[in-house]
Amino acid sequence: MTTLSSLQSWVDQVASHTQPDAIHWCTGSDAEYREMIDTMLSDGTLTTLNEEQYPNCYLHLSDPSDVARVEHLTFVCTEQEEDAGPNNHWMKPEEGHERVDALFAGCMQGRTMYVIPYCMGPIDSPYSRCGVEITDSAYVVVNMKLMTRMGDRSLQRIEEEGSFVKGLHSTGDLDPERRMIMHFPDELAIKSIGSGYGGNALLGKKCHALRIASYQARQEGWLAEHMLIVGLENPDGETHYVACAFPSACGKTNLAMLIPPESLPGWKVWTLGDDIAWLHLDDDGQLRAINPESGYFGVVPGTNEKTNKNADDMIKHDAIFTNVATTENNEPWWEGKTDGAPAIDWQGRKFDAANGKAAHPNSRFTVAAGNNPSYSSLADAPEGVPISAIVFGGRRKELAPLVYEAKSWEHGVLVGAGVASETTAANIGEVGIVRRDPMAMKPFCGYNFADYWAHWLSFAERSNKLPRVFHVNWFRQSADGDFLWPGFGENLRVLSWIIDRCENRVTANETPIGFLPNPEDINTTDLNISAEALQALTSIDHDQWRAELESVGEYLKSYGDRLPEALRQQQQSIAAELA
Ligand code: OXD
Ligand code: MN
Repeated sequence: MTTLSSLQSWVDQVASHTQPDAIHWCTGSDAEYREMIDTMLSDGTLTTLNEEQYPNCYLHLSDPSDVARVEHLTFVCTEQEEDAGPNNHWMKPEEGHERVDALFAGCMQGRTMYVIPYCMGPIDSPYSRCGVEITDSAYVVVNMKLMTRMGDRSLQRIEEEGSFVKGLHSTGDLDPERRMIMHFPDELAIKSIGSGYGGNALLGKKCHALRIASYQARQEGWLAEHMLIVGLENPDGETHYVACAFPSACGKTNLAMLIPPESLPGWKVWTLGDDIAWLHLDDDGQLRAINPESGYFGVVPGTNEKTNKNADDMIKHDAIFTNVATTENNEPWWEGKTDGAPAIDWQGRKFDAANGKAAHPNSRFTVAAGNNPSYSSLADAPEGVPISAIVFGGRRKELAPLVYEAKSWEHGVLVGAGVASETTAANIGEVGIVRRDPMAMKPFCGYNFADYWAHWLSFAERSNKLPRVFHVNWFRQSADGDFLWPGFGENLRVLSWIIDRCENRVTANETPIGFLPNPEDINTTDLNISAEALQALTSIDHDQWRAELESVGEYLKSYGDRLPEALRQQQQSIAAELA
């Protein structure tokens, strides 16, 4: 129940359409979380994991057809198709509502409808935005409890503000033919049916905090981005905050929780967020970031004490695992785990390597951010943190050097627009295909990319102290397929160069694509990197880059007349320099 009539009448209307047996308004209390877990343990939605090794940890095995985002079933519904742009699947709002409402009719019969008021961002931050998710999934409720600030305090803010994003979700019958993830940005509304998977069902995350928020951010003059936020404290106690955009499953969580290598003594790393950043200019023109989320929904495979010790520690208690395998003694297991062996696979079958991987490649953990040993309490600061650098990156075997710096903000927008990466298991579809993923927002930008780039460019008119922009590539390989750079904690060496550049402490090598490090300025102490590998990581192949600029030009052309002239000019002048 609520005093806000627009919220009450929407809940009533949804209830009469979906016909649940009961309605539960979520308070967000720990007792409520416990009750929901118990209900799911008794109906088999969850099972308990080894209570000694993994206290308060649970396992959910989803329907095998429902293990990732579904970009082909995700729509942005705007009156004009061009407003959604070639980067989105589009439907007219009337048609979108009609199609999806038909699937919602009576879909909650025999189920409880949960009403989840939530706040994306610190409860008292002017940069935060609220929403209400209605769902028939208890799994969604407990995940939202770990991932967002939800319940009574959020409801209070919603009642005070009077506005909120309306998210309606039902797992429906999980039939992929009857699955749709619909966004109505002009109505600040989302309707998602037929999937219980995080990115499709935890509506605060991709649907609200990226697709709807990016649309709203353009109207209100800020940015909603697919970026981690991390604080890097050097041995002198100076902390810089950087925001990094990488496509899904390319190591954002690992970078956000990085542990400094022994050869960089005295450094500390603080996690603010691992997936989404909302960026605002403050009154002084400083770009500041908040993380709208308060928990992590991370990819499990590959996590171990070497790749991400913080994550490995934080998922040892109070975590929910989805689609991992289990060992004989009922501990969770995944590819890349350094102890134990799988006994039961992610589909609940006795493990047999002939059936494929034991854990699904997109299996996930959900934990509250406070579990993370490197959690920064500034993640709760209403004013957010000042951003010194924006870093784009992708998974590229060749072409992109280890790191380079854009020559200006406008050039940085082109660098972001040109991001390309190999596709991963985070979406249902082919894995390993290189595709353009501008600003790592291809699946998440709620409007036409051409307008989005114009919005990015407009920040240069509003501030003369914007962060510097960089591009990194941790995934460069030799002709034999070996990684040239060790990655993980060692990436701090690259971040420290980035900070040195921001502080004008090092010179760099100017090339047509941007400033590359002088090889001696990348600290490689104790790394077994050959001079040739370092040379390959810090130089460019002009022929490959000419082809790349041509391909970026072709890609930008597909946005037609809406493409901002300044972006076209950036592409042309770099192409001309390379020629
Ligand atoms: C995620 C994704 O889950 O990007 O964060 O798919
Ligand atoms: Mn993501």
